[in-house]
Amino acid sequence: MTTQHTKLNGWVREVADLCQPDSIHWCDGSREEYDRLMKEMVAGGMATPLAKRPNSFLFRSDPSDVARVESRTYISTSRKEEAGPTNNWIDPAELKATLKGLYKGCMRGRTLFVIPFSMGPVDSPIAKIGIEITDSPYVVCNMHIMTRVGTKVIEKLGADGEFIPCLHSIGAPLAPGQKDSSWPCAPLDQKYICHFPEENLIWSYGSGYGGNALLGKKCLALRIASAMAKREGWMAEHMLILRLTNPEGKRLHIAAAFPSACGKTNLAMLTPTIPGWKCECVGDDIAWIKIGPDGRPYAINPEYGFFGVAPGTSYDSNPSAMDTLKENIIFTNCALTDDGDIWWEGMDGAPPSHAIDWKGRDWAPGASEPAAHANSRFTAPARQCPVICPDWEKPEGVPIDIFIFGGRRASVMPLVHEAYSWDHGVFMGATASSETTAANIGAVGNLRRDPFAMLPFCGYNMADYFGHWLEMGDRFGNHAPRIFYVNWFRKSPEGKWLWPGFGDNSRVLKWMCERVEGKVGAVETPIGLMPKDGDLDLKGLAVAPADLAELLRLDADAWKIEIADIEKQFGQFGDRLPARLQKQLDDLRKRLG
Ligand code: SAT
Ligand code: MN
Repeated sequence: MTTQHTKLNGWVREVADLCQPDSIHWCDGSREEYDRLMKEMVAGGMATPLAKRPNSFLFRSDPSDVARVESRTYISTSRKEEAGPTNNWIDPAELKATLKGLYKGCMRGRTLFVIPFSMGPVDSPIAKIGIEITDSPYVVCNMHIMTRVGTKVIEKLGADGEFIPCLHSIGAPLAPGQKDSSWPCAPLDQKYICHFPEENLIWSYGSGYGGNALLGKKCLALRIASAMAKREGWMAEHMLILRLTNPEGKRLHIAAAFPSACGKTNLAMLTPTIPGWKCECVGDDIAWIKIGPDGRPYAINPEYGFFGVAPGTSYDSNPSAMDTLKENIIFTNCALTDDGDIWWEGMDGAPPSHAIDWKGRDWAPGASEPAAHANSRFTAPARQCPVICPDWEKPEGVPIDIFIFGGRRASVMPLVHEAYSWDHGVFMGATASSETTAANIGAVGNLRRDPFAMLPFCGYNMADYFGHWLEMGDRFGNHAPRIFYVNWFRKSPEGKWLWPGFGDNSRVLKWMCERVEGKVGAVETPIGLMPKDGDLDLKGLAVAPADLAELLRLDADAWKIEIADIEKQFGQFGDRLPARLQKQLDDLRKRLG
């Protein structure tokens, strides 16, 4: 493939001079290209074909390279204040010098792949083009599924179209004759996931896993895009998008932000347990939202596939995901069964009596470690999802009626509450909290504030991002979506889940829709509006009245501790914190008395 794009050709030449690959391959996005790379990876021992799933492969990563690394992720702006207190920062000149040192000769013995990709349908006015350079054929195959790759993107670029350069290396050059490992990567202290939002540039080094390496996803579509969105007056959010159709045929669109590994994919593909309601998936991870000609917010899913958490996914929890996974899938760090299928904890039925675990060792039920890594993943084409929304590739997107925020909290946060106003909703998003998950390398289960589920993904000062949300609300005016906060993860003092979750979450969504349509009222509480007795549709559900009361209980003492923690969170932003959010905090304190 050739291009007349001088800037692109120049950049590829410059990177090749620095990284010194053995060869260069321009990806055309074709099936043949995918098949050839997979065949080579199977032959090299990186990939295992799965007898039970056509055109599907299992990869096992290095045990040091199993998730995003927030501690090694940088927002490099000329002034530290622009990155803000919640991002790691290194001066751009210093960071570039370090990275150039690492990139020097880093692709020796390997092929440099040039991946032209589009985030969003190629013909969408909201879409953005990226070019990822990588030395990982695993990344190329994943990008084929997760983004729209190839010739049509190069054609759209023409001779001088705009693109976001995304440079990636696994950081593992090969000496002549050296045998490759099955998952080459660099050690943790040499991994760098760098963003230069002032020049729309991404440099990633040392990791081959997920968001560290598939640079269209978190790096471009969230960190760089959030900074562009602030400059250009739109929104790049860590949100699933779904369409809900009620029994009368009325459609509402919901965009919901939850931290990684908190059930976005499950909610996006929900099978409602209430009769007559239908849910269709537009996206499961990222939403790009722009104001449409009618003044309403319209959202597109910039991705082309799902990079979903495997453990816990089952016909019970998410049948649509299971049906998506029948063929053409890349599995990473799942277990391998003796009959050539994958398996993970929480899959339907009994565990296999023997399997090979994600580290390649024999495994049997009762083993001391799980067979699949907690952050094992499937990479699946979105079009294979049986409940994919027919409009999921509509260039102009779908109009959003409801925003939801939430997280994983064993206590304090009730099942659902609604914001009194846009500003109150922004306050809810800004103060969202969640227990940490295996999607990041680090401790699991630690409670932290994760504003808008964007803590690891906001490409600029978080206080300015809060301000941007307030400003967007002003621009939406009476088209502003209603805002709700949910917690599917509340537990009893004995540690039992109080809410069944999954398909039964449709009951909570139904209440939201009825609120939007003015069909039901609400109870005013100090923290927000909550369902009136009997308004939450619980028909056919065996939740004990005491559990329901606990799910909706407002623990005033716990909320006072919450307020103190929010004060601490807000304090880190100094006078950059929007006054309107400080006012929301003061109002909440007053309401709690
Ligand atoms: O590894 S990813 O960043 O793509 C997954 C996630 O954390 O949501
Ligand atoms: Mn995510």
